[in-house]
Amino acid sequence: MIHEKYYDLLQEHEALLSKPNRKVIKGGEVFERYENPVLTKDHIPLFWRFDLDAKSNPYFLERLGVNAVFNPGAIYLNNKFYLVARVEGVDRKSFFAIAESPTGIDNFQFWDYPVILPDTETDETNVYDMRLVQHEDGWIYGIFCSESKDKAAPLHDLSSAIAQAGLVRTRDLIHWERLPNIKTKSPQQRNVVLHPEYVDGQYAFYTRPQDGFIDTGSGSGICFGLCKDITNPIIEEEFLVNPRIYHTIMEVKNGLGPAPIKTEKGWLNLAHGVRNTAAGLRYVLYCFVTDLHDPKKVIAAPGGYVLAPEGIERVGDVSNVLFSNGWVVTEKGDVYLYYASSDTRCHVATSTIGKLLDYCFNTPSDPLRSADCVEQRKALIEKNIRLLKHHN
Ligand code: M1P
Repeated sequence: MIHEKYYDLLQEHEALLSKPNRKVIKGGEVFERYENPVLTKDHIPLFWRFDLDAKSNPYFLERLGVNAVFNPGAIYLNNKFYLVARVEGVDRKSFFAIAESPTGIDNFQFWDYPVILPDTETDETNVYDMRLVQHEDGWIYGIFCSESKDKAAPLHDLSSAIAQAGLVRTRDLIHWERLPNIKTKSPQQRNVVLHPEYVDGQYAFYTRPQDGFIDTGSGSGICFGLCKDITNPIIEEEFLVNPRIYHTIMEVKNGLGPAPIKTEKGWLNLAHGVRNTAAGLRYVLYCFVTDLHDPKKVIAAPGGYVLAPEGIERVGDVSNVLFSNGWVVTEKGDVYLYYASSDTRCHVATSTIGKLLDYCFNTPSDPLRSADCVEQRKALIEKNIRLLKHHN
């Protein structure tokens, strides 16, 4: 028999899932935020967490709890919005689960089962942060972090890990074919992203080489490399595209977010930048544009961040973090950015291709020194004062 408490919780759950989301109108922003997160741990179906049977679960306790739902990859197919979220159980292991919505801003519902990834990497302990990329070869690829224990670490060290890029492909988001993990010369990789088109007749990847599990070490930023055979993915050479720079929002590390969006003016990119503070690392999101014919070449780089943690977003399991590995663009040029706050919950923010290109090409770049920043701002003030005088 189903426990009677199930029906009370089900009502609350359905109310949460059908709650309309509203845009927060402020003005002047590149991305407009929304009132409610689109996915949280409370969106996880009750039958993934509870044993509904009154006999085997007399107190109606959660048997398999969920700690957080974050860092979703995203894809827009046949007028529907799909997120492949990172679901982290209370046991700290993450897995992937697909939620779909007809609007892209609310009503996200998880499918009945999480993604069943082929279990081919025997040392793999944890998987997370999948980027979904519709490649021109006809497949939808999922590139994610495949993490295993660092066997070379001293016996007492149970934290050191090795991060590699896992690779799967699908045509329907249901059946997944696992390909070998991507090989590069770097000891560790995270935030690896597939470029949606062939480059020089080859598959092209954005990488983020790193020496250690947390520190990038000599890894100096977002790189780019080619791979001849996706079924044997080896990237021989990585070229630096977007370096880390002293005293910027990406001084400590950076990493590409979702795959870039093709526009008439270039490839639109979103990335996260990390700086250190007395209160720990701070993750923000920033944009840049690369050349249509040479995606390694940055052609526009607005200074600073486009989105930084605000309000409730600032608090969570890893506070002061915004992270994104999913965005989609509709036929009308509307952009839906999915981002997570503080490794805890998922949000949506919207913009348009037109607005994002204007932002990227017309926002001054970071002059890297306070004195030059003052000059930059003085020029804006002078221009506006002239205009205001003229207008009055
Ligand atoms: O905790 C913040 C983020 O840290 C990692 O990102 P990066 O490798 O750039 O530091 C990832 O583990 C990511 O999942 C996480 O959100």
